[in-house]
Order: sequence, then structure tokens, then C-alpha cells
Amino acid sequence: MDGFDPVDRYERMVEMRTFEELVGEGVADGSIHGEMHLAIGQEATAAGLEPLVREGDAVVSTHRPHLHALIARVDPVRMLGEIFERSDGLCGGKGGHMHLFDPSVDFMCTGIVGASAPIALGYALQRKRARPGAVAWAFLGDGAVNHGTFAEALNLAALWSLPVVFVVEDNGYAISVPTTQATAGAIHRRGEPFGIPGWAVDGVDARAVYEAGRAATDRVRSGDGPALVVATAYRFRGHYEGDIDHYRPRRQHEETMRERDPIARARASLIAGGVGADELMRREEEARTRVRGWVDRARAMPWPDPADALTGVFAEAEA
Ligand SMILES: Cc1ncc(C[n+]2csc(CCOP(=O)(O)OP(=O)(O)O)c2C)c(N)n1
Repeated sequence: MDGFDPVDRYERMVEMRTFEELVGEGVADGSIHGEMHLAIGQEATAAGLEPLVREGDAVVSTHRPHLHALIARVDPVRMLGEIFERSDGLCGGKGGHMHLFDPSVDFMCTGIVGASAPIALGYALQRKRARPGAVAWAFLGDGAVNHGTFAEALNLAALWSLPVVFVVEDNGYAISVPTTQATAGAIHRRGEPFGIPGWAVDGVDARAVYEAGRAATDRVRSGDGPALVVATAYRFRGHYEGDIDHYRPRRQHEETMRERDPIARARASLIAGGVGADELMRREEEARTRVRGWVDRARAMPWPDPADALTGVFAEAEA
């Protein structure tokens, strides 16, 4: 898909939010175990970049990976199968939501904060050598930019002129620590000493994200080296499902969610631009129905066989 179609992007954001909400329901009803990190509030970054992600690219994500996996064209049903711990999930139900791995589209994620950047360099090096024009996308949170790995990755990516797009999603917090209390300077300028240009963009505005992403990918795909995009948004849910979230005063939190809701914002702008409310409602309903169908199919997948517990894991090699 090329170009930016605002109604289509709106529908995709509704799909993304529904995906995250239904996964949240799976946590609440006890179907999903372990820590769960949702990206509700951050949809415009993924949806804005999606038209720029091409077949042959690689995408490396974080502990908050679902929307990145969707734009990397990971099969949503197999992803949900993994999240719901089923044997037909991407990794046989053994990885769970933070360990999604799909070699068929070169998507992976990692729960190690700061690791996505150096890992993406490997994918980028392979692309530079064997797939000109393809890029590796490295997604990071604001918390990750203060890890040494980020500076190391910027340095090597610039030195080797690797085709990598670093995308930092600044959602305001690293767990309970506000970005403002942990991070000096402007994140999008972190690449400057290495000659890497950066774009700072409102991550609640899908079109703005698309425009910045297009400028960044134009550079990277033409072989001029890496680029950095920093998208600022607001994390609606706690750091993980169940986080008591004592660090965000309730009234301020509610207000910020109202102001920084990418879906409400896109809807208002579409209506102001003359798109009919009926058309949007139809699109919303279609998106929700589609995601409910994915979740139903994933929940209907079989459970892993206990006899297979040791296959495909390190214990197998040790046995
Ligand atoms: C190397 C490492 N240190 C600490 C943690 C624990 N941890 C998990 S998520 C997280 C915060 C990450 O914040 P950020 O990068 O801003 O991403 P966000 O959760 O906001 O999406 C931390 C400290 C970890 N997983 N890995």
C-alpha cells in the first residue's frame, strides 16, 4: 500500500485498538498469563508508518509489540494464537506476547529494553548486502534511549551506513518514570553527532507520522544511511495490565487521554473534512467484527500438548 488514505488509516487504528482491548479482556478473564503490555493510545504511530513498510523489510519491536507486528504483516490470528498460548500460535504458544517471532516476514520483538536497536542492525546489514532498497525498522521506547545500546547502535549504523529506521515512541513514561525526569536533551537529536538526521513528530497524528516516516525512509532506502523518527504519544493503560498506576494523578490522566486520543482526533478531523459519520461507523463496525473474528479463531486453537513441553526450547538441547 502506497500513500496515505485517512479513512483507511482511521479504520486501521480502530482495528488496532480493538485488538489491544480484546487482548486486555483475555488478561482480565484469566485466559492469558504473564505480563501484558498494550499500546492503546499509540495507534497513530503504527498506522502512520504502515504504508511505508514494504515487503522485504524487517521489523524489530519491544515488549509492547502487537501494533508493530500488525504493520509488519504478521498473521494476526497466529499472533493471537501465541498471545492466547495456543499450539498453532507463532511460536507454539511457548513465547507469549513478548516473544513474538515470525521469520516469514522478518518480524521479532524482545523484552530486553534497548536490545531492539542493535538487533535491527543485523537485519539491516543483511539488507544492505543482499536486498538493496529494503530497510530494517527498530522500534524503541523512550526508556530505551538511555541505554548504551542505543548510542552504540546509532554509531555503528552510521559508520556502516546501514539501512535502518530507528523509531522511538515516547509515550511519556518508562514504567513509572516520566521521560522528563530521565532524559536530557531532545531525543530526535541524539543521532546528530553521528550524522543521523532526526524527525520529531506528534505521534497522535497519523498523517504527521507518515510524512516524517516518508522523509526518513526516502533517505534510508536510497542508501544514504540511517534515520531517526521520534513520535510522542500517551500510554492510556498502565505499563502492564494490572499496574496500579499510582504515578499518574487520575484527573490529569483522564484529561490527557481525551486530548491525546489518536482515534478521536482522526475522527473529528475526518468529520470536519466532510466524511460522513455513517461511513465512519460502518468502517468501525467492520474493523471490530474483523478483530473479533481473529480472536475467536485464536481462542478456538488447540492447547499445546504437555508432551511437547521441551521441544523447541533450550531444555531440549540440554536433554
Ligand atoms: C535491560 C532491561 N532493563 C529493564 C527492564 C525492565 N523493563 C521492562 S519495560 C521497562 C520500561 C521501558 O520503557 P520504555 O522503553 O519507555 O517503553 P514503554 O514501556 O514505555 O513502551 C523496563 C525498565 C528490561 N525489560 N530490560
